[in-house]
Amino acid sequence: LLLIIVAVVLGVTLSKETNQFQSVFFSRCEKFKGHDCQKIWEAFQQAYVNQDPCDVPMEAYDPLITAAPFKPTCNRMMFWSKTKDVVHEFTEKRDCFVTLEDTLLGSVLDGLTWCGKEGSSETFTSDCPGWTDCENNTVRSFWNRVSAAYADIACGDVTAMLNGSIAVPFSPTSIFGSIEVKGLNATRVKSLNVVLVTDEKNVTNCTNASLKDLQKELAEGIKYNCKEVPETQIQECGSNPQKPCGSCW
Ligand code: N1C
Repeated sequence: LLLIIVAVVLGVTLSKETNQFQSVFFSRCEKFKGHDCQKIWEAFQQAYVNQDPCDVPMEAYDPLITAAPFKPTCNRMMFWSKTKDVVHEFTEKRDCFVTLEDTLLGSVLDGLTWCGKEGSSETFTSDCPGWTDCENNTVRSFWNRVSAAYADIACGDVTAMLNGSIAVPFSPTSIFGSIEVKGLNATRVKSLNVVLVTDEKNVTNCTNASLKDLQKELAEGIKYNCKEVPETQIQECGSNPQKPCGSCW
């Protein structure tokens, strides 16, 4: 009898790893009022649980997007590439822009690693494939899918912070370059405004060749602007709540 009880308990109980991941998921999710986190968790899990972690296509997350759809915030949407820290340092302090990490799905999964395994109902957080180990890995497909959904609802004037301290600020293989720029819809998006974040070294400026490639990728009808802005100026505006959003750069 004891053996049977042990077997039953093992069958329905999940590992500590799964429970820890699930509790982070729920505590972050519950900060967003008016959403059914249990329903979102189930839609999330069906994408990768019991799957080969290198064989999760981005479409596997379609039901998740349906369960927690993005709402457009016209003229305030912020994209970024290779500038994660500067962007979020700014958006945390000021209410000027909305990034994917400010939305439910982006904030719940930001910084996490997860994957499943064939024949298991667990969520693993270690020994998952890395970003470049295989194309269709659990985490990469998630960011690809949510980024596509976020770009799809973009409207009005959108902003993108790119890194002016590296030789190639626009990379066609980044999520911004391969998914978001291509996903901006000219019927909704008026302009793309690049903020090229610079430091003292001035490695790149708005005449950079990679930014020409960016313009070529934009759908016909979307206007393009680029402005070089020192990182210190962005930080200053972040710490100066009196300064209107429109005069930060
Ligand atoms: O590949 P990237 O940048 O160009 O992707 C950034 C782009 C942003 O505009 C976001 O909307 O794509 C979206 N996005 C995230 O929101 C995000 N949060 C955390 C893409 N990736 C995101 N991450 C992690 O950052 C992700 O796990 C991956 O490792 C990096 C990609 O960053 P990048 O190369 O600087």
